[in-house]
Amino acid sequence: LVTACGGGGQVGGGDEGGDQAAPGNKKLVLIPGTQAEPFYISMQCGAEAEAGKLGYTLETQAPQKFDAALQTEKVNALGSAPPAGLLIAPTDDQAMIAPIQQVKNGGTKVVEVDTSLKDKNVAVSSISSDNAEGGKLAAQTLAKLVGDKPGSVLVLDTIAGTSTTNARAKGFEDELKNYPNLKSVGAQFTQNEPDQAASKVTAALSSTPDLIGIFATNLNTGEGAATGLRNAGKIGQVNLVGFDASPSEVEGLRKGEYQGLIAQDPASIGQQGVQQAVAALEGKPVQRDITAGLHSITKDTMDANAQYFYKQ
Ligand code: T6T
Repeated sequence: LVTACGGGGQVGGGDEGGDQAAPGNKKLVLIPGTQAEPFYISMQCGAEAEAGKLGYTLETQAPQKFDAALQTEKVNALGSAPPAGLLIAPTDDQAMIAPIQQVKNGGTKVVEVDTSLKDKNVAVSSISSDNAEGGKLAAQTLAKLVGDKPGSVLVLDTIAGTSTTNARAKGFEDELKNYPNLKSVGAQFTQNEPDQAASKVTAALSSTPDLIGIFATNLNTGEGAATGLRNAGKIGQVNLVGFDASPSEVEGLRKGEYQGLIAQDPASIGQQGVQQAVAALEGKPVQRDITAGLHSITKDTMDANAQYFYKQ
């Protein structure tokens, strides 16, 4: 697997033994939530570019699926040659504490990128979107699209324990209370599987005839929601607001499958993650929590927001 980043970044993916013996203690490893996914690829590109600028190498070791057990294997595999710094997007806010703590105990500086652990003492820094705010922004975007029309709204979350999407769902539902014409039918977990998201939408369409909107808390839930709506011939009749801005979501927005997207800035999350890891390694001041930007994009504003679209 070769990175999509271009411009002389490190080769990532972790399968081709690209372990460039870094001089001294200048090796950083990025463990994202899953492989070959536009959000994490964009993050990786931002991280690689920054590592190069600061004189470090960055290698990506991506689990095959968004799954805490598979991510734990990647973390444990660092054991024999621990990097100076680890950037990680923990896929479970509890289950990943122990394995990451073990890497930290070996002297590696840990930085959380995107998702985070419940235990705030493991990482030296966390870089993330304000996900509760993102959920709120999604509710405001949906409310604006719907206007005064009354109706029910479905929220598609990923997995319990995913700090980001859980916060988005909560932020969305809290904000929805300010729009009395919109009633939440609750948040549903989909295990981050598009097929499950599609079935939840199919079920909601039959049990809730006044379904007027869906908030999909990430890329996979959005993809599944669009499939569910397409299968039922309901594209455009039920407003779909998604999170992220992958090439397929952007295409969906252009085609009218989505009415709104909340784009994150994954490249900046990766870039700042490297900066904080390097600061910690070089004894410079470290910022414990950093918030990256979010952007609400609709069809009429998409051309002006093209800089926020993710890489594939
Ligand atoms: O939405 C992103 C990320 O922020 C989240 O933590 C998990 O899902 C994505 O990677 C998109 O699939």
